Amino acid sequence: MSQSHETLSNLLQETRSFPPPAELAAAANVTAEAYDEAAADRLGYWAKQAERLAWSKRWDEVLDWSKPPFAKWFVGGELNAAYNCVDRHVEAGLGAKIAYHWEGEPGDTRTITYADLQREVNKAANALLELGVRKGDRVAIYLPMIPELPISMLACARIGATHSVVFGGFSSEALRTRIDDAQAKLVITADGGYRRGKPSALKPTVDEAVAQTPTIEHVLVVRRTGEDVAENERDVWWQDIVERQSDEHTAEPMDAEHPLYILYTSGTTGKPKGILHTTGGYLTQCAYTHNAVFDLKPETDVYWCSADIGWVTGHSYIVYGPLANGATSVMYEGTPDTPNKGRWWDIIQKYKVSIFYTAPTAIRTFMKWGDDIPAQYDLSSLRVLGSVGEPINPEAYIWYRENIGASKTPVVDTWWQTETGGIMISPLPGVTAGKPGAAMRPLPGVSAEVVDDQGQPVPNGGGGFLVLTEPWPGMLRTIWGDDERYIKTYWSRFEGKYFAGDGAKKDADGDIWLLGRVDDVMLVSGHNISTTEVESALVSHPKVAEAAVVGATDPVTGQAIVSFVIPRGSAGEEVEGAEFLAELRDHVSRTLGPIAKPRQIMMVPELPKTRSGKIMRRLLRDVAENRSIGDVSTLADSTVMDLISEKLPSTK
Ligand code: 6R9
Repeated sequence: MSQSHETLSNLLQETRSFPPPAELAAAANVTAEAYDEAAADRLGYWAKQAERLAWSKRWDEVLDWSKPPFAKWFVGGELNAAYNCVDRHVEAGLGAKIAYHWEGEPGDTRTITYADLQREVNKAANALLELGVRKGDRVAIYLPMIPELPISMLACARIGATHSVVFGGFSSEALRTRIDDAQAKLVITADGGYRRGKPSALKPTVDEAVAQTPTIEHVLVVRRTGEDVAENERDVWWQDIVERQSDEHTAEPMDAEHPLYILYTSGTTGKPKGILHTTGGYLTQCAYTHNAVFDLKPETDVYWCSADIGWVTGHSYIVYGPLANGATSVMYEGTPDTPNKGRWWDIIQKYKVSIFYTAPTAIRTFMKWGDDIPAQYDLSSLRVLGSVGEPINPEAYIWYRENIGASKTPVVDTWWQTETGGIMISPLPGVTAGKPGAAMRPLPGVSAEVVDDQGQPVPNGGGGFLVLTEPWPGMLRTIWGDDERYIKTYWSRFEGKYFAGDGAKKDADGDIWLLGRVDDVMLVSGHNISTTEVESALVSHPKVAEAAVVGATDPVTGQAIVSFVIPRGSAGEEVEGAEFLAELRDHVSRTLGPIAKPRQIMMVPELPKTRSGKIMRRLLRDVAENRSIGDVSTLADSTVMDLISEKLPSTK
């Protein structure tokens, strides 16, 4: 966003709001008093949250912020993350409790109790030691969504090795650069996993990457699909080395600031950033937020987060948060449409899932597939629904609440980032009257603001930049190997404040609405317009399932709004016609005002998305401005741009 245009226009008016169900509110883990308590003594409040964990040595100081922006939390404290996620539950008599109901895509299942998990993690930890991995070493993990993935992460945590999980959909080049940047010693992978009904190989990608990485000593390979793979000298089969290990291992306490993991986030440009998370503060934030935001009752809830563990959401809300809280989770290997489009709802029915956490992109896909699919399943076990990854359009929120949540479950729209480690802004399901499309308020303990380009808080009703004004326990500690870039990227735009890179507005009540990345904001005839609001207006049309908008250079208005739209399954043929496109443009104009009327709307079969379902608008900008398409290496499906380009010549 250019510096001279200080605020985002606030166009979308949304007045619906849903108070929490009385029953949920009456028994909620967190009540409204928590906001006051945290405001009165923020560090004391976080110290109280840290008591959720078992510390081998208590901290001396909650926060050392003497060298900002380099934070140390729970200074002097010691703990082991794997012990906290596994052993202590077994010691508390919960060994027989199910940690994961794992469901493979072909329909095979594994039930893993906390006692099973302890044995498996111990064996894996012993195998890592045999392979020469030591405290402080880095281990790359490139696995499908199988139990060996959390087991590998916890085995690393147990011995103090720092893991770097690389999403299984990434190319060998992406894997190689991440291995090299972290100087990893070992890669853990599998022959492959199941996706869309067939085996999808991983090992050849690793072979290609590892051929050029000087630091890798061994490749540890899980047999999952049983397909033939090339074997190299440094390969070791998981089934050989891990299975024969002792299932006992004593977890070593780590310093609270010991590096737990690195997770690479691509950002919009440049080399991927290795976001570094450490142990005590990160685990505290995961455990606290998972308990508070989902109102988790570990004795009775069955929790399912549908994310991939290769995304931060999987790290914090499939592995560290739920396990630290002793929850029972579902973990699913494959795609939502295998063997049919009801697979997820079938899983919810089968395991009686009570808390479900997914992304707006998935919700919009289900809207496109039609209401009749979830209607065939018994989803009555659900009591809290969550959303993460992008702003949730009000219509998608309503669809989710009505069709999945029986028009009664709260929907928590959770804003956070790889960099924040855990949820930062979100409704509390027993406290907040949720508004469709709003992340609402910072959680107790979290300090956020919306500021103008001078760093001044905007008044209610205004729009600007989202910043975090105080350090928080789960914050990134730096960009791996690049302190300068850490300072420049996050702490230089506004003095003393963390710049999140997102646009946001405060409504008349002071509640926060996220408006998309500031790099995506459009400047039309001198007005800054958020992509999110125009997309939400498009999605509010009954025939639209998904929409992406970008600003394309325009001789008259500076930038003009160009939209890409996917129709709903039930929309029929007329969506192709000029008349319908005109109707849609008018619909946006009526909803947001004439300034937001798209210059052009193109009907497309798919949109380009990242692994976490975020629309890659930069690629659509290339299309809108008739350029050749830029780097597609972080797309979840690299064929999508071809699909879109094939579709377009007729509409230009
Ligand atoms: C957890 C995660 C971070 C970016 C973030 C923002 C967008 C995430 C959101 C949301 C609006 C929400 N984002 N949750 N925007 N409402 N509830 O997604 O991490 O992959 O690092 O992405 O995602 O733009 O800055 P990450």
